Amino acid sequence: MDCSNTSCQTKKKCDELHSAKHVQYIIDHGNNQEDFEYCMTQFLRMSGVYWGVTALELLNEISNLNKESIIKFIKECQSKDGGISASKGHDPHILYTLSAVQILCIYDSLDEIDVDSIVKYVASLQQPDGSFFGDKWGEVDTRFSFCAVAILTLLKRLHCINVPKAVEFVLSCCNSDGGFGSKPNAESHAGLIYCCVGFLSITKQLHRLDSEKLAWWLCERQLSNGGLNGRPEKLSDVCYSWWVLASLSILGRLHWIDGEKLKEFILSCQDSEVGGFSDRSGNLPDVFHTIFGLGALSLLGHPNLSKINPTFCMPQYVLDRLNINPQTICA
Ligand code: BD6
Ligand code: ZN
Repeated sequence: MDCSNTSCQTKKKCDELHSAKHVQYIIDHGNNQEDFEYCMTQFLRMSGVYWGVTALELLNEISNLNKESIIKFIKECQSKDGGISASKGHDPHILYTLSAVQILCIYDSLDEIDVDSIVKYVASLQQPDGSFFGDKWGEVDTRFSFCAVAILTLLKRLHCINVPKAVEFVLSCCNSDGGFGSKPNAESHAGLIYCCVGFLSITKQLHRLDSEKLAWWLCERQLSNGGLNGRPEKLSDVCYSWWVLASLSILGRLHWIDGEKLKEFILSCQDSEVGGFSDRSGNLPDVFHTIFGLGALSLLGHPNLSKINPTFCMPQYVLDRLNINPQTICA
């Protein structure tokens, strides 16, 4: 939706962040359980809660959510094998297990859940070649390698898997363009590059990258409208601001893109009426593009947002509290 806010009529004022609207958007989204969108997103609800909690935390408004009911929801989603699902009664998956652990860390509530069983679940998904299944159905993807090391690091149990094997698998997914795909020889994609760079940041193996070549590929994602795309020939999309910027930030090369133009692009994707961000200007907002839009603005140093950690996509102070320091390359 275009900026119809009267204070925003002049072009200059459109670089405002509509913080109060975004807070309201996230709270309403979590409460309106009759909502069509709420029903449609049942299959990724746990991640939805993580996006909402993290977004409110960036806006310094976390007290607006009901911590007890969120923790109760997480407990209801843990299955006997230790894994956690998107919604009660669904099959567990490593993606939602990560979201749940991230929420528990933000709330400083890891003692509320059976950590040992989560560790067992994650370790059971590792394959002899070092890769990870996402769940019992056996799909392999570098996303799941990232989830595994992120979960175990947050739980202080990274030693419970074969880390060197896991590293070899992720490195085997590196392409000649410097990027990474979902498995060996699969096409480079900014989302998967984030997962692989994040994985190497957590396992402290960034020196094994051709970071110069990779950063070139990443900064070529910026288009003339200031926005970033996820692959060559694709349209820009707010969520790619996060995947690309977080990767460049870990690689110490955030300044290789035009931050001012990107900031303008992201802010133009706010819905100034109902709040939230959409993938591109004029489309409907959703919580997914809201967290990744805010996350990118935080990396760009927006003064009204708290600092986000590029590897974990969690508030920096939470990682400081846990004394977790993923590796980055100094700019
Ligand atoms: C992720 C993956 C691994 C580890 C950490 C991660 N953090 C975020 C992700 C990506 C993943 C996710 O959050 N899982 O918990 N993505 C999604 O949940 C989205 C949800 C969605 C569906 C439909 C519309 C908007 C959002 N998802 C399943 C996607 O496929 C989105 C769809 C999309 C968003 N914008 C345009 N299309 N795509 C996406 O997440 O791409 C980025 C990506 C791809 C692969 C790996 C990592 C990131
Ligand atoms: Zn998107």
